[in-house]
Amino acid sequence: MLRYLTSGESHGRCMLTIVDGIPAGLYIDKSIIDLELARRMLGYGRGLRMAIESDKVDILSGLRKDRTIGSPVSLLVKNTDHSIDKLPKVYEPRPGHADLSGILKYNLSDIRDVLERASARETVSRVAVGSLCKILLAEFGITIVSHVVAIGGVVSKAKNLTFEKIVHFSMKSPVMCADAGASGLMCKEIDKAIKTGDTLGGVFEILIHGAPPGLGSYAQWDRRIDGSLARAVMSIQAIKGVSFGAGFESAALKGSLMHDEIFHDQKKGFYRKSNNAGGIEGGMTTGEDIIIKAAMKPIATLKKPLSSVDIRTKKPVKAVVERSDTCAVPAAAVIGEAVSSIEIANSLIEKFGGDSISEMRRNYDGYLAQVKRF
Ligand code: EPS
Repeated sequence: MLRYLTSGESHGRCMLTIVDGIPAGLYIDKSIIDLELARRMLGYGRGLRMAIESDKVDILSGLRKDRTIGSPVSLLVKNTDHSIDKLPKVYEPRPGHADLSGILKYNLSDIRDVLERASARETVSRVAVGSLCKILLAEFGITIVSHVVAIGGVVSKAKNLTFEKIVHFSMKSPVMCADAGASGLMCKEIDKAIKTGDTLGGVFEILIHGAPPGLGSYAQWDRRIDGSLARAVMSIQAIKGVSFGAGFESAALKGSLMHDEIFHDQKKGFYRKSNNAGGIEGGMTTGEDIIIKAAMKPIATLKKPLSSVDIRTKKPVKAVVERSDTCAVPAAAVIGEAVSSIEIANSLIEKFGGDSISEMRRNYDGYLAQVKRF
């Protein structure tokens, strides 16, 4: 079983993570983790903090000569902006943020104690773990990409793109959108929001290619892989909706149009010509691409703040204005890839025995042969 715990405040010393359950014998190229951390920092509409940080991982334990040995792996990313003890107290909660519920829950008097941990800075840790898992998944030919499909009401027209095209086109876009026209309009919307002191949300899509059929299970509710993927993606800060394949649109489709008919070919085995299921049926992977969409709300820190109440006087005030991002949808897409990688890696370890890569490989190859022979 793969587990991890993250620790660290946004302006504290560091983000620290311990990952337990990575199989022994996996070669870890640290530059792959650093590359993913760098991708998370990008995107048009991010605030000044990203110009201060240059996130790089330090692997403190769990490796010998760059190989995992079955021990827990600890990952450290330092915060350049380590200013937590100098920052002012906060008394004006932001609507949409953890501020108000956080002080009520923990009986705190300074909202900074809440916002420092509630901050999306925490996702540095999740991307670091997700990168380790991506390295593991690559061993089994499983790859994960993402792209932005909407920002501030501007929707990408790019449809049914191959993996290669998504990567190719979205890499050229400052907002990770594969439709160049929409990408330009999204940037314009972000410029407008910056001018008016507002913020923007959007939608991103994650595609997972190469997962074998049968990850997850229908046998128990908490083993359904769509459930664990949805939880992982929904737990990213500011995510308000997650769907698979045709998602909410499937509610309006007739069964005859929704379900992906089954075909068989000597070479390919069982396959489908459509993928409305988003690669998951009965809580298990089908072997088709897994397609996840997530909706991110606009960031809760507004330069033109909303009405709030001072937690000391209970008098009306404007919410606190902190340095923040205007739009972080591209970063959220990278984080979505990371948390999805963790869930797929966990189910792979569960199914194929996760003590060592060689054990997993043996079981994986045997299972694929069994599916092929079926
Ligand atoms: C965040 C506010 C901003 C973002 C931060 C999330 O930080 P700061 O208050 O330091 O300007 O930059 O995101 C990150 C630091 C990051 O690494 O993604 C918030 O309030 O959630």
